[in-house]
Amino acid sequence: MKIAQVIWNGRVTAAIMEEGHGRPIPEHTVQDLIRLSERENVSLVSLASQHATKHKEPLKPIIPIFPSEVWACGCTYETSASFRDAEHGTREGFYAYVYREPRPESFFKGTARVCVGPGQKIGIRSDSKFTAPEPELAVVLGSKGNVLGYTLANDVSAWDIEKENPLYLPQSKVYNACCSLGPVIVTPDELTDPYKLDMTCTITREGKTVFEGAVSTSKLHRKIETLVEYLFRANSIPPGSVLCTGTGIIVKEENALAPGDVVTIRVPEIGELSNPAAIVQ
Ligand code: DO4
Ligand code: MG
Repeated sequence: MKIAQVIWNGRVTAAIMEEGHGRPIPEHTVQDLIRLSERENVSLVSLASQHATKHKEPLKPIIPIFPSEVWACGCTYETSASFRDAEHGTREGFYAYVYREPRPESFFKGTARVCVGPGQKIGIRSDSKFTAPEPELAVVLGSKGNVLGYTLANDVSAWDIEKENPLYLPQSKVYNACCSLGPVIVTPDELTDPYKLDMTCTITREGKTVFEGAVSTSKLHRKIETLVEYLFRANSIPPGSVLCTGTGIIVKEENALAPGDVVTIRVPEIGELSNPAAIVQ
């Protein structure tokens, strides 16, 4: 099942998406559905089917969830670890270490405050000269770390700030409009194998493609349950939080995001997440 949020009767409303149309779930956001499903111990899929209207309408997905918290993993693809080590140049293998060792890198990416949905502007910090998209598979989590569904994330990052000193990571990662999510949440009964997804990313500038990248999630070096297990150690994550699983697509400095660029991330099983970039103060 594909679950989205749409604007319906002027309100943010959860919906089941079928062939580009939506069946609204009146009086519920996706967070409401997740809380209700935990309270009543009923699966999200059954709850959505029970409460959705029978008729389909042409509805456009907005951000699929206002996440309680967003966390992100890093250096989960070899390309991300080796690029960062090459860029950084201070301590040999700083990033390779977390790629290799049992404990993964995870960091706090923010809350719904910093998240945007399809079509909304993603942020370039005014004090960054090299901001890049990080296209990632993301999971929506229940309170016990159960995967409720999969979506796409753009972990937009000011790489020059991270490169200056890794202790600046929170400033490179967390700022206004630093995270895009969408277009839908695909539940695990429909997306049965998250390790065989083909992901592409393009950046277009004034209608011309200036960057194209691709990766298969088969290159993800960790199991999602391992990332979730570490995240939940001594850390009670609220239901309806999102975990981004890391980027395998690396954008070089010559393709640093400029205002007006459009970043499009695609995974056929999930859809397309497209956002224009803009300077944020
Ligand atoms: O280590 C810095 C962040 C890495 C990251 O966000 C990624 O690999 O996706
Ligand atoms: Mg990332």
